[in-house]
Amino acid sequence: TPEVITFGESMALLIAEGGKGLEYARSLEPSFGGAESNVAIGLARLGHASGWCGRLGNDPFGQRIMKSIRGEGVDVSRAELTEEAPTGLMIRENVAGKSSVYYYRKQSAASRMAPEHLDEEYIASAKILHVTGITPALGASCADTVAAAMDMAKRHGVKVSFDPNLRLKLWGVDEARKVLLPLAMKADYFLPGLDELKLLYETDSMDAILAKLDELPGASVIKGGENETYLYEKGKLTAVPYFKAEHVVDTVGAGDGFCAGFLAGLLREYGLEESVRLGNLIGSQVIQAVGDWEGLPSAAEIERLLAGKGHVER
Ligand code: KDG
Repeated sequence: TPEVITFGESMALLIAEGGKGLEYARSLEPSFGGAESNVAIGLARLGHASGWCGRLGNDPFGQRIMKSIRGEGVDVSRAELTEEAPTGLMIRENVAGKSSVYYYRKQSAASRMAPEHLDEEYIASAKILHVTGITPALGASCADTVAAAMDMAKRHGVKVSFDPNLRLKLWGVDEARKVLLPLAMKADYFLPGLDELKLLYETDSMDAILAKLDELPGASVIKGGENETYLYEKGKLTAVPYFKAEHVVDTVGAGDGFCAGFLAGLLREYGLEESVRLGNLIGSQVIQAVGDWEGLPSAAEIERLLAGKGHVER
């Protein structure tokens, strides 16, 4: 049984090759992405049992995504391929170090997620439920599903981890704030980015942000600092420095990589600070490969990195 269960929308992803903009690119590389499946894959690569339950269209992209997630060793026994609606799509260009995403996901199979798709026994069997703020942005029934899953987890003593993953191309910040902040109240681990907190709490002041985080019941981890991730727990702020990334090619997925490493740390019963450190290390690896999850390292790679061993060419 999975130690961490997550669900959300995974979509086909087409990335313009050669650092060209979509108006001029000559080829698109197919892959897929989805914040929650990225985290599930990250955990599986680190040797932890993870489960992803999502809804995909029963079409070639949906089948490809399902096979890939399963192939990474993630439990997809509760995931579904449905005839109801197609798999969502996102298209991405990386130009001059800036990534832009275009979504084609309205009316997708995942956007029809509803609380009745949840398997309470399955959630109850896990140690941690990980959800993100992308799912509630997909519509009211998706938002209800996230809240219901969190409540189920809490009923069964399963810890809840929540990454708000604010996506301004999906909804406005005012609407997002109304939905995401109550969800943060249900989390044992709240994992926002610093930019997201500034928008959600309408302030640039760190003191004001921390005062807001004081109102939350769980621990907060603030990603995306200049050189560090912040851990904020019971009024104590700890800065945990980043690992150096030698060769940054694609920063999308860094936050999900962080979450995978952080949750892996919790499963290994590391302290919170040590878990944040592992999160930082995973994040630093993801950004050195193109794609949302491809650069997630294995447990063996992490050991090699921590031991300071270099790459062996042959
Ligand atoms: O965090 C990366 C995700 O944003 C990406 O894989 C796709 O889930 C996704 C989304 O909705 O943007």
